Amino acid sequence: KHKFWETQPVGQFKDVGDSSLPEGPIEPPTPLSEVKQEPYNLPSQYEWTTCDMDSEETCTEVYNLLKNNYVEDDENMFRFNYSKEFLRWALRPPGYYTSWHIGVRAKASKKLVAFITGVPARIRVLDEVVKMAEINFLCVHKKLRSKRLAPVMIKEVTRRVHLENIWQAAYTAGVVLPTPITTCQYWHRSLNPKKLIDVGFSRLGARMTMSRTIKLYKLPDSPATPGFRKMELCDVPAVTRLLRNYLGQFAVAPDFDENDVEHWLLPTEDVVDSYLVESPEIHEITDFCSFYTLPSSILGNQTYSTLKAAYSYYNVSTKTPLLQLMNDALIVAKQKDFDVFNALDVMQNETFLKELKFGPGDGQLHYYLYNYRLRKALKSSELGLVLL
Ligand code: NHW
Ligand code: EN5
Repeated sequence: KHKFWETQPVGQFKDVGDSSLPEGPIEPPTPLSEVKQEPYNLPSQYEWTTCDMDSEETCTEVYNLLKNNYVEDDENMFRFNYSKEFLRWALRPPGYYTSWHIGVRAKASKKLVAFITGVPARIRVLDEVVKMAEINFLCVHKKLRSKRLAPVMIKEVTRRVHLENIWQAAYTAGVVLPTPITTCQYWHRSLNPKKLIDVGFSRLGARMTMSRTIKLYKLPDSPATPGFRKMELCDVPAVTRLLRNYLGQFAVAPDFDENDVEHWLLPTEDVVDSYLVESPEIHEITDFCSFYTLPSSILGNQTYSTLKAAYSYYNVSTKTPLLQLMNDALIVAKQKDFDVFNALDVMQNETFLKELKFGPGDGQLHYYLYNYRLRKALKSSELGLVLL
C-alpha cells in the first residue's frame, strides 16, 4: 500500500499497539562519513536548487509555486496562500540551514516546479529533548503529480538533515500516513459570517437567518481583560518562562529558549500576533495568547478572492481564565479584519472551543515523527506542538 513509507524508519501500521517495541529512535545515527555525499537522482529533465529566501526573486518564485499548487480543502474551494513575509519568517528561525530549503527546477526553463523545507527545532518527547527538523511546504506542481517525485524530495531533505547530524523530524499532514502520533480536529470561529457563507466556507444553520447569524457571532469592540496588551521585545524573558513552564505538561512540545520566543512569538505584522496580560498592580505577566496569519485563496468566487484566517498558536493562562483570554484574542482578530479564527483541539483548547462558538471543520491534521517511536498514540490534548 505505502511502497515508499514502508521503507522508512517510521511507526508502521502493522506495529500499532505492539507495546513490546521500544520507545525512542527506530534506527541509530550512522557516522557522518557514511551519509550519502551526492544528492539523490531526479528524472533527467529536472535539477536541484537551494532556495535563498533572502533573495526577493527566489522568495517570489516559492510564493507563486505554493500560491498555485499547495494545500487545498477536500472540495478544492480554498487553497493556502502563505505570504512572502510569512515564508521568510517560517524558514529563517534561529540556527536555520539554507541547505534545507530545497527546490526542483525544470532544466530547460529554470521554472521552479517543486519544493520542500526543513527548519531545526528542539522538541521534547516525554522526558527527552530531541534535536529535530520540522518538515513543511512539500509541494509538487499540479502538472507533475503522481510521478513519485515526493519520495525523492523526502529522501533528499532527509540526507541534508543527516549531514547536520540530526536524525529525527516532526511533520503534519492532512492525509493519513504510517503512522500518526495523534490526529487533531480543526475548529473554526466565524468572525465575518456573511462573507464565510457567501464564499461557501460555512452554511446558514438550520432555522437561522443571516441577521440572526450575524448577531450570534457579534463580539465587543475591545478586549475585556485589564492589562491585556501586545507583546514587546522586553517581554521575551517573562514570556519564555511562562511558556516553558506551561509546555512542560504536554507529552510532545517544543523546548523554546529566549531566542526561539523572540523569533516565533514577538509580533511581526501580518505574520504573527501575540498578546499578554500584565497585572496592573504588580506588573507581572500572567497570561499569553498568539495567532498567526494564513490567508487562503478562494477558488472561483466572483466577489471575493481571499479568506483572511487567523490560526491559534501558543496560549498560556495562569490567572485570566483561558476562555476569557481567547475571547479577547477573538476580539483583536475581529478588529484586525480576520474573517475566521481557526484552532486545533491541541493543548487545553477543548476547554474554550464550544463555549466561544467554534464549530468543527471538515479537515483533520495528523502529526508524525520520523525515526522516533511512541509506544502509544497521544490524545490531541496531550500535544503541545503547533506547526505552521
Ligand atoms: S503537508 C502538505 C503537503 N503538500 C500538499 O498537500 C500540497 C499539494 N500536494 C502536492 O504538492 C505539510 C503533492 O500531492 C505532494 C505529493 C507533494 C504532497 N507527506 O510524488 P508522488 C508538509 O509539507 C506520499 C508525506 O507520486 P504527489 C509535510 C504518498 O503516501 N508523504 O505524489 C511534509 C506516496 O508514498 P507511499 C506524502 O501527489 C512531510 C508518495 O508520497 C504526502 O505527486 C514529508 C507519492 O508520491 C505528504 N503530505 O506528491 C515527510 N503526500 O509510500 C517528511 C503524499 O504511500 C519526513 N505522500 O506510496 C521527514 C523527513 C526528514 C527526516 C530527517 C531525519
Ligand atoms: C499544515 N502545515 O481541509 C499543512 N481545511 O477544517 C497541512 N474547512 O478549512 C494541512 N470543504 O470546515 C492540511 N468550514 C490539512 C488542512 C487542509 C485544509 C482544510 C479545513 C479544516 C477547512 C472549512 C471549509 C470547508 C469547505 C468545503 C470548514 C466549516 C466552518 C463552520 C463555521 C461555523 C461553525 C461550524 C463550522
